[in-house]
Amino acid sequence: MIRKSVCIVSLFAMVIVATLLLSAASPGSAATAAQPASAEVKVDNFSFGPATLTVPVGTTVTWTNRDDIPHTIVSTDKVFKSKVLDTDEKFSFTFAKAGTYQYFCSIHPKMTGSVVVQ
Ligand SMILES: [Cu+2]
Repeated sequence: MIRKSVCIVSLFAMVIVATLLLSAASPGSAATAAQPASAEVKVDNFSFGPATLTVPVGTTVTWTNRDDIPHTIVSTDKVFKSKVLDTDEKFSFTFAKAGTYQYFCSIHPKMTGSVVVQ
């Protein structure tokens, strides 16, 4: 009985080691694999962070409201417009064209930011 359980434990250990070796060797798991670019803007304390974000063309920018007050993300040139974001809600937009995109919060128009797409 004791010998049998020792055997099962060593079998489990071998399976774990083999799994680790396989995942380390697999090229698909490398973090350097080509992925769609993404960037984050944090909305907190009535401001956008960073206020100016520079990204390559094709980047998906996600705004997350970390404030305890609702905010919106509205493009000055009407390129994008979020719904009202409550705390921890997110809004994403993919920038397919180069340019400078100014935006503001329609609830608090003094909150402004920009995304520079290169
Ligand atoms: Cu706001």
